[in-house]
Amino acid sequence: MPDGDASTLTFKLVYYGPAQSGKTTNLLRLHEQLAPELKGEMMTLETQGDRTLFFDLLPLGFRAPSGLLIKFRLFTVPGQVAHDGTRKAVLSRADGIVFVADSQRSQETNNAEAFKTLADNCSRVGLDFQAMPLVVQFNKQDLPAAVPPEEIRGRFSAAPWPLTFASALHGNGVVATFELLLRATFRRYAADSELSSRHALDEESFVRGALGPAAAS
Ligand SMILES: Nc1nc2c(ncn2[C@@H]2O[C@H](COP(=O)(O)OP(=O)(O)O)[C@@H](O)[C@H]2O)c(=O)[nH]1
Ligand SMILES: [Mg+2]
Repeated sequence: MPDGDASTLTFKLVYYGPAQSGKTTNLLRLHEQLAPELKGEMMTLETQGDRTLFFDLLPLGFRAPSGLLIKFRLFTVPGQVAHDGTRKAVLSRADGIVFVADSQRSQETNNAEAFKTLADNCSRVGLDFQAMPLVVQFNKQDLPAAVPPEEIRGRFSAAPWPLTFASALHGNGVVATFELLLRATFRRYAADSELSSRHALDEESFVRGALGPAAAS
């Protein structure tokens, strides 16, 4: 459940995946492409070359017609196996998740292992994985070694989650992925958080508020 009081509701959204799949790049591109009322600076903790050891944070937000401030805190987790503690801490109390997979054929095992740690870590921190708003993004579609979307769709046809395809490095598919997560998040929490009944927000105005006018992709 999103954190909230009478004036503010905060959604914690987490980009999860194997090391180097493009989670930080997703947040950097969102920061460039989105224009909601409130957009904070992206905070990135990077050490040891381009590997994120802790996490990135991008704060976004807008005001609902009722005056309620809707905030989003987008986090990335470190993919490296050694950082399972940080992953659990970042995942704790998440309201929605994007799993960023690396589309290259050579990364299939890494993707599968990371996805398994996601399910395991959700239950360890007390999250209901089955009920979690979750979008699966296959990133790095620009690379020649990427498995093509048709093949990925075929393989995951039984999976209940929306699949998206992206080249985050080039800014493609990043906003579309976030939009899918926003829609899943709205559907999951709208009733419990009285978003429509008390705050005059429907799914479209929720998405528009979070993306801002410039991101009509
Ligand atoms: N070719 C290509 N490279 C990407 C893409 N997205 C990210 N990268 C590169 O992959 C590396 C890891 O990206 P990063 O966002 O730091 O991954 P993270 O470990 O998941 O946060 C960097 O060198 C990025 O520039 C993409 O869509 N295509
Ligand atoms: Mg990173």
